[in-house]
Amino acid sequence: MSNRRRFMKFSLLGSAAILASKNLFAESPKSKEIKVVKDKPIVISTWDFGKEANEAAWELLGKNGRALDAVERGVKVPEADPNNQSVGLGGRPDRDGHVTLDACIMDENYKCGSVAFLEHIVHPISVARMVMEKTPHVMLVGEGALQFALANGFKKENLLTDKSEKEWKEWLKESKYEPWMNIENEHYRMNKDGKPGDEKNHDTIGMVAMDANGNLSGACTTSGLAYKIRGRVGDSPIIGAGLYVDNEIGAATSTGVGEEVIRIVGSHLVVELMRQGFEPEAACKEAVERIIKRNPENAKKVQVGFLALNKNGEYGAFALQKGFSYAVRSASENKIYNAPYFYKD
Ligand code: SD4
Repeated sequence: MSNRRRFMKFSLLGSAAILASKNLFAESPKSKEIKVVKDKPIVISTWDFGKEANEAAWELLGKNGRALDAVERGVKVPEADPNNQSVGLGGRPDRDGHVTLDACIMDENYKCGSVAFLEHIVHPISVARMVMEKTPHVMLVGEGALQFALANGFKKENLLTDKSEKEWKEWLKESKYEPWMNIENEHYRMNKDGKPGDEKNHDTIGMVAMDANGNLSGACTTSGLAYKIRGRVGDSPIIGAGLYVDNEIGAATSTGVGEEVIRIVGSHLVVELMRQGFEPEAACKEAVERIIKRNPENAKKVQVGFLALNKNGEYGAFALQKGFSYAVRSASENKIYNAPYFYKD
């Protein structure tokens, strides 16, 4: 067969395949109600504790500050809070008793920085920003990330609070490792009746914002799954999984069992779905359904939530289970919403 004939044959086959596979692509469904901010700026973040973090971000956004500065400032609030046992200082340790932190940040120019498996530093998000701004790299981990932080003026601190240490010692008695129906956050635990529990406020913070210039940025920071195997890293510091920002389209972040999010490169997926025309909530729902499709039995037992904001100021969220909330701050609102979820009672 001549090259030309072979080319024609493959082109025809290619077109047929594209037509046949059209229904492989999801339609872009509409959300019931589209939430949209009237005027920029806006900041949204995961869980109830996002409200306080949003407030810190708003101090900059409300004065025409840059989204990047705002998200960093915002997530530093739970990082510094010793009572928040899933972010920064006071985070629950790994199974060997070490608090190890993951964080990443991304700006409007696809610039990003990340740290993972970082110990002894209260503000991993600021180290991640420094990785972005002071190095040619995107990600530093473990000992190297710590060395980098110390060399850049961060202070070495003990992040294990008495409360977290006490709980960890209690956990050690049985050392029951439940990676899926995990022990990390109470609201992930199933109640005795097998339904997801209600307790909130202990989780990863993911925050995305649009500033007065219409530029987007995001930040995500966590101590990860409690009592994880030493060295385990979740989705939160992984650009594309725990956070993604595309200034043309929108930004997304995630919370929950990171392994599930990494497998579908969740936040990048949400942004790409928005590029295809999905509204934020619908894009988050589609990503959640992707997790379910992979392994429905497992998906029933874990929590994952996505949160997204598009370039038009529309925002939305969706979770596997009941209990995921998110906080929104703009000039016209300062509110916490319960995200819609897949597994109804
Ligand atoms: C992780 N996604 O390390 C994070 C944890 C989280 O609620 O969101 N916790 O997998």
